[in-house]
Amino acid sequence: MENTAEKKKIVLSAIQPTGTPTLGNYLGALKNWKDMSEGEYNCLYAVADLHSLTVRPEPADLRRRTLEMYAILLALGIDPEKNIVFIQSHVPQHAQLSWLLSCCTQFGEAARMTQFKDKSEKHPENVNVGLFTYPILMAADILLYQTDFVPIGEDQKQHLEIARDIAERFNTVYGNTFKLPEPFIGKIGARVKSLQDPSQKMSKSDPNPKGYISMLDDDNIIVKKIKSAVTDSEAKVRYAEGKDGINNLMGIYSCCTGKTYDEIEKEFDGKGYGDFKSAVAEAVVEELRPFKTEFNRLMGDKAYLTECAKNGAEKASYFAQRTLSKAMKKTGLFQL
Ligand code: ATP
Ligand code: LTN
Repeated sequence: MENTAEKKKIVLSAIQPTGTPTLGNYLGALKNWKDMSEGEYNCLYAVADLHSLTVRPEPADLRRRTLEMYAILLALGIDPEKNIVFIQSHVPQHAQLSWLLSCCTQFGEAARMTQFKDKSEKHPENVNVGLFTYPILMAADILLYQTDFVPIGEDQKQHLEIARDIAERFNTVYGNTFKLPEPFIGKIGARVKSLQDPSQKMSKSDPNPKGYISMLDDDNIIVKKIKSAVTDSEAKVRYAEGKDGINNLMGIYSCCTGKTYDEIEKEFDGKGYGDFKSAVAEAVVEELRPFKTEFNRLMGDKAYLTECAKNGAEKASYFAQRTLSKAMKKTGLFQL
C-alpha cells in the first residue's frame, strides 16, 4: 500500500478460520492470492474471524484456528512486509462500516443469497441474524479498502455482486464514496469438486473426509484419497460431459502442473485411470510440500506470527479509517 504513487490496483480477500483449508480453497482462491501478492498489486488478506462466529465455533477452537489460518497465509509465501495480512476483528472499522451498509441494504436482496438459504437449511438449529447479514460484513471488508479485485472461488460471486449493489446504492444516495470491486475468479480451479461426489464442491465441512484433501494432509493420505476418487467406467482420460470425476482430476492436475487439458489427454493416451491417479496424486503432493514444511516452521514461532498480525492490523486500520471517516461524514453523522 506504500506505493500509491505507482497506482497499483488493490486486491483484497478473506477466508474464515473454520478448519484447515482444502485443495479446493487452495486452487480456487489461495493460490491466486499468493500469485497476486508478488508485486503487481497492493494486496490485503484477512482471516475473517468475525464471519466465522455465524457458525458458533468453540471459543478455544476459534482462537487456535485463527492463528493457524494466519500461519497458513504466510506459509503460502505471502510476504507480510510487502502485503497487509491481518485478522478481521483487529480492525474495528469492519464492524463499524458494516452497520452503515446494513442501512443501505434491502431485506429482500439479502434474503436472496443462496449461501444464506443453504446454510440455514443445513443448520436449522442456529439460523442467526449474523448468517443473514454475513454478506454485508463481507461488503464492508471489501469496500473499506477501495478494492479493485477480489480473488474468490465461484461460490462467492453472488456475495461480490451484492457488495457492488450496496456500494452503488450508497454512492447514489450520499455521493461517490466507494470503488466498485470486480471478482477475480481463476479459470480452472474455480470449482474443485468432491472426490467422492463430483456433483458437489469440495468442502472442508463435508462429513466424509475422503471427499476432500486438506492442505495439511500427510502425503500418504493424499495418495489414498486420490486413488479412491470416484471416476467412470470408460477408462479413458479425456475431458467431456458426464465425466465429472475425471474432469475434476484433470482440473486439479492442470492447476498443479500448468498443463492444458489437451496435453493431459495426450500424456495419458492409452493409459488407464490407475496411472493417471498416481500422476495426479504426485503432482498434488509436490504442490503442497513446501507449504507444509513452512507451516510447521511458522507454528513453532508464535511470537513472530502475533507480531506480524499486529503490524498487519495497524496498517489495515490506517487505510480502513480513511474510508470509514469519509462514509460517516457523507451520511451526516455529526463530526467532532
Ligand atoms: P465450507 O465448505 O466450510 O462452507 P469453504 O470450504 O467454502 O467453507 P470458505 O472459507 O467459505 O471455505 O472459502 C474460502 C475461499 O475458497 C472462497 O473464496 C471460496 O470461494 C473458495 N472455495 C471454497 N471451496 C472451493 C472449491 N471447492 N473450489 C474452488 N474454490 C473454493
Ligand atoms: N465469505 C468469504 C470469506 C470472506 C471474504 C471477505 C472473501 C469474508 N470477507 C471479503 C472475499 C472478500 C468466503 O470465502 N466464504
